[in-house]
Amino acid sequence: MDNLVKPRRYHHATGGWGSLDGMARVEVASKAPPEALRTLSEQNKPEGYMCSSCAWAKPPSPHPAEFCENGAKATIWDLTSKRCTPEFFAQHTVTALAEWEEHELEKVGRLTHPMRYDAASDRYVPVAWDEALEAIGRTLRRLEPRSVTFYASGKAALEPSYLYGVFARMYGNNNLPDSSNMCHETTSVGLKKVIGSPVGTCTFEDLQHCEAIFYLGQNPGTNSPRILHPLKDAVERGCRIVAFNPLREKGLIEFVDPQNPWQMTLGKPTPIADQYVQVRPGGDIAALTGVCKRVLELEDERGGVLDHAFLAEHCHGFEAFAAQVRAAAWDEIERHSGVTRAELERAGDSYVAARSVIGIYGMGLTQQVHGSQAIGMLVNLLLLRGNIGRPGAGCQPIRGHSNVQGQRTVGISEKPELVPLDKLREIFGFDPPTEKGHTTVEFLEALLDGSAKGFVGLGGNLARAVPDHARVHPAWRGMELTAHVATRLNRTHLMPGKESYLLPCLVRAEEDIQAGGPQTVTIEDSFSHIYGSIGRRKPASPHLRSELAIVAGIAKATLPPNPLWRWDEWAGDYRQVRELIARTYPDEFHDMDARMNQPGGFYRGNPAHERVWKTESGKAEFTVPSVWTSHGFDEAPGRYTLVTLRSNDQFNTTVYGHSDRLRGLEGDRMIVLVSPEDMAAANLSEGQKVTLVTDCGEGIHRAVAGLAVTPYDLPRGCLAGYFPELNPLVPLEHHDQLSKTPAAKGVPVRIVAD
Ligand SMILES: Nc1nc2c(c(=O)[nH]1)N[C@H]1C(S)=C(S)[C@@H](COP(=O)(O)OP(=O)(O)OC[C@H]3O[C@@H](n4cnc5c(=O)[nH]c(N)nc54)[C@H](O)[C@@H]3O)O[C@H]1N2
Ligand SMILES: Nc1nc2c(c(=O)[nH]1)N[C@H]1C(S)=C(S)[C@@H](COP(=O)(O)OP(=O)(O)OC[C@H]3O[C@@H](n4cnc5c(=O)[nH]c(N)nc54)[C@H](O)[C@@H]3O)O[C@H]1N2
Ligand SMILES: [Mo]
Repeated sequence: MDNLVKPRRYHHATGGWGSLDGMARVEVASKAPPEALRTLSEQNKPEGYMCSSCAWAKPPSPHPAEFCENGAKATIWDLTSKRCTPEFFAQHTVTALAEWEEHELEKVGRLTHPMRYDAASDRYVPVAWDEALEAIGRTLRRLEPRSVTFYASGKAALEPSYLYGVFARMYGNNNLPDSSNMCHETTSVGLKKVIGSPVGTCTFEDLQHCEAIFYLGQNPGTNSPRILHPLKDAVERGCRIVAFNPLREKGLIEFVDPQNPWQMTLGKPTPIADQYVQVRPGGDIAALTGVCKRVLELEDERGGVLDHAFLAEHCHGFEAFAAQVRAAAWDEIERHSGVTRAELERAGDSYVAARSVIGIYGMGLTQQVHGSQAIGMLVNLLLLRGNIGRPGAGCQPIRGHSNVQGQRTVGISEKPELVPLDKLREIFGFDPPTEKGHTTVEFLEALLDGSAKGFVGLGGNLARAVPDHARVHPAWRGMELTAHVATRLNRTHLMPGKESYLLPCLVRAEEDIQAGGPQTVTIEDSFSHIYGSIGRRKPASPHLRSELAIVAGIAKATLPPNPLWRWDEWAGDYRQVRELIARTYPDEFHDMDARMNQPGGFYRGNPAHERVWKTESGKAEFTVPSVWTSHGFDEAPGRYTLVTLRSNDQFNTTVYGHSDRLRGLEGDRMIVLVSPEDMAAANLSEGQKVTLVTDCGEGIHRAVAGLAVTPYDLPRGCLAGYFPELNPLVPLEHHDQLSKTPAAKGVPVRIVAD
């Protein structure tokens, strides 16, 4: 109790002075040089470099400072003057470093040299690039291709990502999971199933024309703050925002624009959500059933509510869906959603009152056992009034990593059917493997059964980001080879396989000079727009290589020579890689070089946006949910639903500091948020330390101890705490049924007093 820093309440709106203060603190912590701040003025501008934080759009007419608090933090963090050098590694064994906190590890600074794990001294020691690449190639040739996984974490640009996917297939597998497999894979599979598109259907412009936004399970203030500007603009022109979230997230409640000095001075926030529906975790299917029920009731009462022409021409399965919704009882809807009928009716009225509606969602929907069904339910609602494929309407997931969508677009996928293998055969003259590859969960299963022998990571901190640490971590070190393309030291690097390498790379803001001169890369945002990005900062160390050069280097060292496989030429001139991308995906990527630098990038198109449905029936599918709740377990006495969250002061496993400013929580991440009513009922006091124990009855003990009870405005029966600290509680088997995305937003737990 003594060293518990009491959470401090924060009473100001999102943005404003607080966000500037947050950036300044990271700057101090990361010792960024003054050029880092200058770099911010180029961020997300045409001919500038594209932020490596989130995947929000880079608009055609950017603000003078088109970056947010968290994008600025990411850039400042990347451009720190601190270094993680061979001298640092000489001073610390891997065993000793494994005891450090995540935050302390990353704070050491940028990796400067390629390093090899030396088991005898239990240290990483410097190694020459050629030696490292040769050794990796030798081991990969020795291993059976199916035993190796090539992970990517959503940051690497289109050019290195494309070559990475091609390389894995030439090597002999489709084991190409990426962070998307823990994130929006539910979208890639679930949304694809119902509308035939695995990505959002909106363009940036649609946000300027919608009359209502249904905003589910995404936290904009923390995770995609640049969306706050279009949200505020939408509200100011009369658009209604209806938020569904168990937590009252600040960014959905009100906003102060840090780029509007008048508003900063007077501090008068713009209210955001017109209605805030504090749904129970996993309660979206029931809540949306209630909203749809209201829409059908209004149709029955007064007619003219449904878009009958659209339903007849474009949809399949409406009758069965409508029958189920009409039959659903309001008391069941209220019980499973935790929301009153009156509230859901009000949301239904807002839906009907708007001529065009956008549905936006994030991890609150995707990281659930029945996440695909929840997405299907949101699509059902949108279809009722033809709200997909016309201006101001659509279904829009908010993606995470800045190029995670793009990596999938250019072939980083474990699903061979999503990749034009025939084109790869034609361009590169080899037979790409057709056997399905590993998702992240399947890679972990292979790790547990001993069949995973090799791991190559293009960024990320996979061992830390995954569920079930106590089972997964001991197995990790059993691998023959682990090789990480990385910028900073992290937990995963401290679980070396028998052979292990750290391959330090440039960050996006740094200049990338190759044989053919300075290189540009491209990335794709959540709206399927593709932009060029060019870095101009001096690299953190002369020994760094670009991600593309490293991928090409590993490929060249692993594969037999082939006149069609011109790794050195590609690494010398990325335009040649863009030509390969354009040959592989001509419809989307033709004339890529000419189009990538135009303001706002170029749109690669989306059939669903044009009301072309690439589904089984050729139409947009209504789906009838088979469950009331998406968390996938039953209620039981003493069982709570745990939601794992990101704070304002982290980017995934990179923890910048211990402030969750927008939630008013400061100083400690080992906390569990509990509603005051549940605290009273369970006899818990503020600051009391407890253990959370996973309660899914399959005989494996999973627990996290030392969590300080913190009262918070939550629905009854719901707990919340931080990712990745609470990941040991998430069972590996607990994942979305269709996509295998770990269900990190609905973990059944019990509270045990410490
Ligand atoms: N600063 C910062 N920015 C980031 C990241 C970061 O870590 N830090 N990560 C990036 C990545 S990879 C991603 S994927 C995105 C993630 O961005 P988000 O999709 O916003 O993900 P989370 O922070 O996990 O929060 C999910 C939200 O869902 C709510 N929620 C939980 N359960 C439910 C439920 O059952 N129903 C509903 N309706 N809501 C629920 C939570 O209260 C929370 O507000 O952000 C990206 N941007
Ligand atoms: N319980 C729980 N678990 C979750 C989630 C959750 O909400 N709850 N969210 C899930 C989600 S949405 C995601 S996306 C995953 C994230 O999983 P990952 O993407 O694997 O994790 P990150 O923390 O983003 O990876 C950070 C590391 O990437 C490296 N890095 C940073 N920048 C670069 C770069 O430019 N290039 C290269 N090569 N490396 C770089 C650094 O070494 C850094 O330590 O976690 C998932 N896990
Ligand atoms: Mo993500």
